[in-house]
Amino acid sequence: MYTQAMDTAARDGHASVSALAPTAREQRFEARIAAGEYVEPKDWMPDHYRRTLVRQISQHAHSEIVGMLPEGNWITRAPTLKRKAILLAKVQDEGGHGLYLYAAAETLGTSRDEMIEALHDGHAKYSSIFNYPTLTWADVGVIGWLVDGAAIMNQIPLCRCSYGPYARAMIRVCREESFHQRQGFDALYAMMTQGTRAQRDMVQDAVNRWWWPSLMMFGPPDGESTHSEQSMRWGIKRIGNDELRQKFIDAAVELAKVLGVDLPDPQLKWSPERGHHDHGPIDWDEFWRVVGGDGPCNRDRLAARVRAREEGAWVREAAMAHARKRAARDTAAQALAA
Ligand code: BYC
Repeated sequence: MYTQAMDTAARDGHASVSALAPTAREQRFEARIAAGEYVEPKDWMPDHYRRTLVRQISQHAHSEIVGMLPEGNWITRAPTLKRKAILLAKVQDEGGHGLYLYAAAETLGTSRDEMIEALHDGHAKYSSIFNYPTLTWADVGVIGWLVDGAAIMNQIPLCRCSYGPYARAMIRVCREESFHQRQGFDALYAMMTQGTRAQRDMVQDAVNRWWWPSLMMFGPPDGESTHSEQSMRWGIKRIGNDELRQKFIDAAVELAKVLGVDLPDPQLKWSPERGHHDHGPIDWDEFWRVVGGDGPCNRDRLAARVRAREEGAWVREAAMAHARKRAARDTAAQALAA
């Protein structure tokens, strides 16, 4: 795995950062952020910056892994072989995203075991959106269109996050999310343009159920966001929760017209003064309930992850035993050759 040691040696002819007073180090760190430089794992960083990143990146990783569950529910029941192959590939991509992100978080001095333990004992969060059930095949399309669409809107600015390993992971993740979003839209478009009345109703019903939870993915309003101000100052977040949510709404309205579905908000209308769509109130009580563990599927999602960890223990043990055997063989071969 990545080294977790902090290298404070002098670089580029500058004095060693460890020789400087903490405030001078902090000032130098802030200046690097202001100059748009990336922070790398071996660079000095304030402890709060490190903890903020571990929190956000690990929660993001958990979201990708828990996010495999609602769609995974439909792999065995996809309507055609083509859709099944696409869904399998998509769910596998989400697993890959989780792994890049755990690896990025490990560069900050935490371990995958610690992160997973924090998820399983309820300390770490994952995206609220994955606590809703996937009741019909249309839900899979709507997750691609709205959930992956919201994820892309949120994640494109993270490609410019000040922490290098996270920013680089996000570039690849965003490319794949873009494919995910289009596959969802394509599945819905097929149902809306070639489907039966019942299939079109099924799509509308799924849109009705996922629209508001998708808006909640961007987090609480800026005024209630605990971390936004500091995260924006450090270049971890580049755009606030409300602005991203608004961008998402504006884009979704146009795509809903192409699909021929209604968005379930009677107050949704274009405001020429603002140059954006106004929208109705979001139920933040529901959001906090779900984030607090009391959504429709929270208990099932966590139980599924805990079970997977327990049932996979023998695979991890076997891999470790194999690695030990291989290392012993290599050492013996080297001793023989010497
Ligand atoms: N759900 O101060 P705030 C995907 C928490 S997966 C749950 O604004 P921040 C996909 C927040 O953690 C994509 N909790 O926080 C996968 C904080 O609590 P703590 C998931 C939420 O971090 C499979 C508190 O509320 N994307 O695309 O500045 C299939 C106050 O919030 C949520 C990411 O993880 C929420 N929705 O901003 C398909 C993106 N929102 O930690 C698709 C990376 C807020 O103090 N993360 N909270 O206990 C971010 O960009 C930011 O962390 C957020 C929140 C915008 C989400």
